[in-house]
Amino acid sequence: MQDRKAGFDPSDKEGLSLLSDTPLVAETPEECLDDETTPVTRFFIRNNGLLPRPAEDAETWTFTLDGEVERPLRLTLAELKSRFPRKTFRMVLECGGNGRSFFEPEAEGNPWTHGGVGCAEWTGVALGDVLRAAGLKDTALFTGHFGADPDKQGSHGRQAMSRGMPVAKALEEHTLLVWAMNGEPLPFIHGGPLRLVVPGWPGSLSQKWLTRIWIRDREHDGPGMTGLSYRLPVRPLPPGSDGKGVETRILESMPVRSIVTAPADGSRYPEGTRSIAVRGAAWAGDDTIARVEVSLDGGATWQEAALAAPRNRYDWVRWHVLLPVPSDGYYEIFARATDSRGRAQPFRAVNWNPNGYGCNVMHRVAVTVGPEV
Ligand SMILES: Nc1nc2c(c(=O)[nH]1)N[C@H]1C(S)=C(S)[C@@H](COP(=O)(O)O)O[C@H]1N2
Ligand SMILES: [Mo]
Repeated sequence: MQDRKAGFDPSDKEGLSLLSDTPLVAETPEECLDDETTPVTRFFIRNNGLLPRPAEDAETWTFTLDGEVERPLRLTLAELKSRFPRKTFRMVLECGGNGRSFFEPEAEGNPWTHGGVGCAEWTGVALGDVLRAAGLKDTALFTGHFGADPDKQGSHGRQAMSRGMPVAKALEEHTLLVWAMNGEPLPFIHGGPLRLVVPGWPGSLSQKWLTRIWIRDREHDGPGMTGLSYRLPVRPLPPGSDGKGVETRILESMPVRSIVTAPADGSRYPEGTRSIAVRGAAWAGDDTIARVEVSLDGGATWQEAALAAPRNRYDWVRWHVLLPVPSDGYYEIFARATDSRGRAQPFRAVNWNPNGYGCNVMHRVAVTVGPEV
């Protein structure tokens, strides 16, 4: 993360791995996600276009709500803050492509490992409160999101990305218009002054530098909504197929996933160590976590981790477990989360799809006890 871009200094970030320079995309190594609340310095970045011009005055940033509403609204950030009740939730934001690099053969797109995710405290107002103030018409079916960032070619006329969701998701209490992250004004690189946060669903719905929401009488068709974008084949495909002509559905809730945040992959313990403290996080899109288990023997035996209570819906679950180690040597730690509907993570990347969404293969961390063998 070398060059300084207008409004963003890469040295504000700590330990991220760069996946792409233009557009700027960077993920967080799993061991840097060991905090309960992900600090801004460690929060991943995903841009589909170039950066917009930073706002000179956040409070006068304007947001428009139009389309299938009784009373279209045009509000400054200051008006949004004063007219609607303030909400703060700690919630996971995860890229739809998180885990993509584990697909074989390689799928199209940024090669995320498990680090296209973070869990921050987001403050703003419920989008539902604003929609109710505008009055949804009976014809209101879907949202369409617009941001100030130009596309990859630098064209301000074209959206870098413009996704949308069914009105029911927009009306959820946790779907927020956000201006603060971890108690500070929303940083420019994360969409400041104003962004959407749509928890549990692909991060691409959480439009940054938000300028407009268009309420539509049909499914939105902006960049990121059509073709194979954020869509999964209805019937499983053989790995490597081009997906041409197959029936697809929009990716909604993200699948269950866990990461080991300590120890780091490649850690070494002193000779004679007989237990290892393992910690991590787990989350499950719209669903909740039922359990997390950890194995040191490739899944032959599992040990259940202790789960900390999430603060609110869509918060991640922090977990820990003390794993007995039978002898010195080389071990691989696997973590497997199961959601409340009984769906657990697979050992191998399954459900291959051309754009590589929804890969929730188990995270594996190698450790050595004693001298290298
Ligand atoms: N305006 C705008 N919003 C956007 C994007 C974008 O390119 N432009 N990328 C989306 C994607 S794909 C993700 S995963 C999240 C990432 O948010 P972050 O960069 O704050 O981590 O922002 C979403 N919102
Ligand atoms: Mo994303």
